[in-house]
Amino acid sequence: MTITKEKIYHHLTMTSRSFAAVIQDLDEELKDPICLFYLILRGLDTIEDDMSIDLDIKIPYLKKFHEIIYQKGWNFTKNGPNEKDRQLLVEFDTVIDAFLCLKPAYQTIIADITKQMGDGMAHYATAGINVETNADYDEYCHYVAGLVGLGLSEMFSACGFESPMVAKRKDLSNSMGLFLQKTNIARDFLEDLRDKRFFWPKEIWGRYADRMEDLIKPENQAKALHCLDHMVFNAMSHIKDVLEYLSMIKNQSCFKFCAIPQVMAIATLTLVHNNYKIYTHENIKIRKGETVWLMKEAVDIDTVAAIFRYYARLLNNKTNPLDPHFIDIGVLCGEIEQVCVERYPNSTEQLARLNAGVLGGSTGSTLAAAAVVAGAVAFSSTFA
Ligand code: IN0
Repeated sequence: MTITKEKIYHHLTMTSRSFAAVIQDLDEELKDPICLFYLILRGLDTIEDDMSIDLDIKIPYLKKFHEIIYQKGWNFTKNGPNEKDRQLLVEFDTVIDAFLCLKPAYQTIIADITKQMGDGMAHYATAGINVETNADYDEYCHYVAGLVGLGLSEMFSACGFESPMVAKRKDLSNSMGLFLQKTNIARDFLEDLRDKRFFWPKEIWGRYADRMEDLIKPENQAKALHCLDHMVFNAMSHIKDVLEYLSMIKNQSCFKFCAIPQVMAIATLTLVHNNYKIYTHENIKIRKGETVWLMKEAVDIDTVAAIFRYYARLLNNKTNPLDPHFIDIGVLCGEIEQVCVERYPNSTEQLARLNAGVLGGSTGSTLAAAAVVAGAVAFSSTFA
């Protein structure tokens, strides 16, 4: 490995732990392009995120970032000392060197998405992130996550691993990003509130509180849970698209790369659903053992459909019957089940195997299955 490559994979492991391994498992053709796409977006994000940088300095960088990635030797030292990925930007010249070695087709896709995302971020940085309607919420998530899906799909089709249809179905690529982003936004309520970042749309929280901050007041607990479940319901609306997108992906390494974050998201959403800890604790995460189990199982569409059915049932069982979205959530879970039985009939057999593994520890790694059971017991007792 050359010095440049060592450097970029060092940056990758520094910025993301489990996702770094998923990128490194990609086929050789896509590994570097996707690693650099990830690092470039992370760099852009690190500028956007830093509230210690004045807007008149920040906005030109967001808008120019798609040109900066072609400027040999460029780096950025204006981040505050506490910014998590500060070092990535301090050594960004190494990312640029590697980017300039990519095939021009990948460079163009990355630069194009970086431009669109930078413009979107500049817009929200200027106007303030003011998410009024559900349509505004979808638009914001499109800029920060849906565009990532569009870029990845273009790469999959450009290299010939996937059909041109994957890049054409922008609606489905967008939904892939929206499901991940909306799950994070529901989970990170408290952390974002602390940092004064308000992503929940007023069209949703306005039904349950006069001010978003009021949701954390103990006297509003019941309303807060109804609001949270409404956010979960909103995120779930993308699941059918996610399954349809994944069913188009034929290359094994692309499939795992796409499917792993999605199964982690449905597991996270199930943990978040009707969980008051979202309002009292930061860093609500699925167990390590559950992550290991999901990464091992998310290998083909039948098993992934089974995983979605597994979590849709768990999630549905966690809804409070007095919740205003009890029936809506039930209908969506039923539709997920129906789509899976219809389009991925082998998911029924896989689901039986997963259930047997979780309960009896009879399949796969007994250790991982035991951890899943421990996780399930821990969370069922929390909500009993
Ligand atoms: C991602 C996405 C991602 C992967 C695969 C296919 C995708 C298709 C459409 C959109 C996004 C897709 O996955 C990562 C996953 C990740 O980073 N997980 C974290 C876990 C965590 O809790 O943060 C980890 O450290 O393991 C993702 O979340 N995003 C992302 C960013 C760049 C790329 Cl190239 C792919 C971020 C986001 C905002 C959801 C798009």
